[in-house]
Amino acid sequence: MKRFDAIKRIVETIDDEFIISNIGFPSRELFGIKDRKNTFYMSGSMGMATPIGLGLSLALEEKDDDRKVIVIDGDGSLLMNFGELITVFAQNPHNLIIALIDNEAYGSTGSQETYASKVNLSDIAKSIGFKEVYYIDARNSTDNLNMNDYVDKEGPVFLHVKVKPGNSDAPIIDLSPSKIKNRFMKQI
Ligand SMILES: Cc1ncc(C[n+]2csc(CCOP(=O)(O)OP(=O)(O)O)c2C)c(N)n1
Repeated sequence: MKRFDAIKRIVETIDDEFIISNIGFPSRELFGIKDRKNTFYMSGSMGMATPIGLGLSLALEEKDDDRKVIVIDGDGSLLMNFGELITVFAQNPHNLIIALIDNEAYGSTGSQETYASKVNLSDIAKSIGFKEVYYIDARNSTDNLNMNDYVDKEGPVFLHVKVKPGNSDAPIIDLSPSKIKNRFMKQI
């Protein structure tokens, strides 16, 4: 299975959680599967979806708002801003789930190989100190991916989903960045 299948499964098995999605095809695929007002399609830089998710998680915690934040991130983006995992661990947000869709590639720009084929990203999360670390091999099936198994865990949760590389025929997101931001903020 590819990134598209994993994202579809994530969307099918969640409720009204906030989603922050990674730049490029992950956001486009998510938009094509189901556009939701409580999704923030991050269209800036690699390595910024998780920091944005962390900021939102901390802000919700401060308001005693118990809604959850799911970040759909990519291996290339995580590797580009690796310090984000350490910051998340240190800040310890209880409501944050990082769903790392690992296709061992910079999928959105032509599937050039990343070093995720050489290092195990969930082992790294464990070594940082994350307590809730899960690895799902979804290369042949996404049946074992169900967000209900993770959303009620005491975060931060690091969910590592291995998929095959490849993009689907996903639409362009026909919403302006300010529209995406404003409608998302209204949900908060
Ligand atoms: C700092 C930065 N460098 C390069 C790009 C161009 N770019 C956009 S998406 C992408 C690949 C992202 O790969 P990954 O995070 O693994 O996600 P995937 O597309 O494989 O799901 C690249 C290189 C960017 N947006 N930001």
